[in-house]
Amino acid sequence: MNFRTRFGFFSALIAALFILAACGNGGGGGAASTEHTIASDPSGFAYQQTEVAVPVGEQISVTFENASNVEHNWVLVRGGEDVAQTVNTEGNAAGGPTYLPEDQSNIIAATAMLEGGSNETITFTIDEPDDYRYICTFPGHYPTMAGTLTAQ
Ligand SMILES: [Cu+2]
Repeated sequence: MNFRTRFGFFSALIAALFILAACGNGGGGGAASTEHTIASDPSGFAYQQTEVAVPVGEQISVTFENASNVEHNWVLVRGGEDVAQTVNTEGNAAGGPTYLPEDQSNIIAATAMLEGGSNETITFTIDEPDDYRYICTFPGHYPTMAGTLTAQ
């Protein structure tokens, strides 16, 4: 292996490591990160990122980008699927403009109901390691529009 070949090999290796590190940030159950961007699917009632990992006890920043042309929000609930169903039912019943229940005890953090093309950044802290569901509470969007935030 001459110098040139070896240099090329190591460059490729380093590039691959950077790509792996970058993938860990955006979801897919990778390494816990304090900053996440989650976008809506432009052509359906879903989030593009359905799994994110965050560290426990640190301030987390989530930017929700509504990349579609219909209204969506991002609501992190204090629990799993059962709590998500309750929050969705109560939020639907509460109606617009927020579609959020008056009693917010089951909600860790939530954006406003965002118009298409807009975004909002919210911050919060999670104290208990667990899998938490996030959902859109616009009527009819849940259960397809949901994901899981893992605090570890
Ligand atoms: Cu939605």
